[in-house]
Amino acid sequence: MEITVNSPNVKYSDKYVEAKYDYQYTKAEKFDLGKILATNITEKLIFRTERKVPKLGVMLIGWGGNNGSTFTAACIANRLNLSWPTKKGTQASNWYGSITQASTIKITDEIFVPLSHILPTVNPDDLVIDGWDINSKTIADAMECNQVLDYGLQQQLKPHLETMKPRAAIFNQDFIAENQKSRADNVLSGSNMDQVNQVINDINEFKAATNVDKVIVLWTANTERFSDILPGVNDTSENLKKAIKEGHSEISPSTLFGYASILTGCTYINGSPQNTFVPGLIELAEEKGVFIAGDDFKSGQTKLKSVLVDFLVSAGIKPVSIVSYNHLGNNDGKNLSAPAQFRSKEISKSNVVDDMVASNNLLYKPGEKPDHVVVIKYVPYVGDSKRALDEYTSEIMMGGLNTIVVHNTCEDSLLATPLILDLVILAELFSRIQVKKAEWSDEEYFNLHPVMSVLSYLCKAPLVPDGTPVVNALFKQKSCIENILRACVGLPPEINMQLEYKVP
Ligand code: NAI
Ligand code: DG6
Repeated sequence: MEITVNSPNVKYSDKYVEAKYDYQYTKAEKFDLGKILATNITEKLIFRTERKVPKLGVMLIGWGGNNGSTFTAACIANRLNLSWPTKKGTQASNWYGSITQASTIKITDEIFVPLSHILPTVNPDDLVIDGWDINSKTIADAMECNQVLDYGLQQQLKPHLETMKPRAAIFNQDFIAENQKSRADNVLSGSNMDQVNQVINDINEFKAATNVDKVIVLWTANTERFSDILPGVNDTSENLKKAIKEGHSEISPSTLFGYASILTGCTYINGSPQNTFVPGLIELAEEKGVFIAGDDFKSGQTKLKSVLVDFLVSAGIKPVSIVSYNHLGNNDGKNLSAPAQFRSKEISKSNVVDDMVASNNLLYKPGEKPDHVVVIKYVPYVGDSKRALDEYTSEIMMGGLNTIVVHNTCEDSLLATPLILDLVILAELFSRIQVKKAEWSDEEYFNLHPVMSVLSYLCKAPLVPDGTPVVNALFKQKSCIENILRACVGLPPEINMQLEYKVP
């Protein structure tokens, strides 16, 4: 099902959907005596979206991990429509938690369509998956070892996953926890440059063998420590190139994979918190016009935080203390039990309310922020079933205090896997959208910015182009995705005024 919009502003050709769009926004200036002058601007734009959906390949770094193996298993289970017995009855495969597969967009008050039906999008059943891991287990063995999926489903999936064997990966012990050492039995040797070249060969070989039109590379491997940003090393694309050639030790595996990916023209997405996207890598992506997105999947605790704090602050209630505690027992938890890797996650989880706090100068003085503490503990027995406990304390009127306590238990990888799907599907879709000013010629269409801030909804620490405000509030992030898709087919933004029911 694809929606067709009946409007003189929308044109469907075999190749494109083209939509004229008036983009309205406001500029404002502050003057003395607290005066503000707001000026409304209307920009006349034309969006053009390629209608042909490519055959898409996904290459996962960390393929044998909880997320990588669960993503692969979920794609096959959904493709084959698998179901399995549980103590509660038969369970069928689904994509709950994915906004492209399990959420809708309102067309009218009665008609809602799947978000993936506004424009032609890749069908998850058609994805071709491959990847790398420092551990040599097949994806079947990894799935079994990771203990995420029900036994009855694993048994059906095993024959499909047994032939999937991760390619040898770029490994540097200095970037992940010492406790991961024993996994590293499938690693590339040679210089940094040799390893980058091998990854480039892997991507090209995968493309040729599978006949995919496009490849997206996604890091879902261990959280690394932050890299130091060193002038002359990773601060510009030229310096990064030189540092990689010279085998500089401060270039992380995730950055090396990113470098290889960008050089092959493949979109690169970082699902972990570390600063893979050092300035030199961002500059390289911009120079080459290759899309990048990150950082760190926003799956459970942080997703809720970016709703709850937005609600509190926009309700005029002042959060003053946010304490977030987690314990989990999967390999991610084990890696995060090391201080440097925990620090990466702590940074990513801690900055997620800044935009909401800054939006209300009636509650917060300039620079004032709530106390915000993040704790993560490794408890092997609970496996992938993460426990997240949050306490939000807020000031309400007349010195009153409002304390909200949330306890969430669920399989971490079953929250993250649908995000991997959405990141891949939306990154591919947004790479087919072009835009130009109405008065420009057809030769002047340009792609959206290579740094895909439009994917912020899916990331805890959204990567945005220099000078772009970071938005963490979840519904603002979702409406950014929805309204851009609507604009591409000439639908007005969803602004919830419902004037048709209020004005006679
Ligand atoms: P995991 O520990 O189960 O899997 C990571 C995999 O990466 C392992 O198989 C490991 O052998 C492999 N690996 C490590 N270094 C590698 C390298 N240099 N190249 C290739 N493979 C390498 O972790 P999980 O649970 O799958 O999570 C993956 C990442 O996603 C972690 O950084 C985690 O913090 C992040 N994340 C997970 C979320 C979740 O809800 N599960 C949410 C947000 C982020
Ligand atoms: C412990 O916090 C492990 C982490 O990898 C998280 O599970 C992951 O980052 C998800 O975090 P959140 O806050 O999005 O649920």
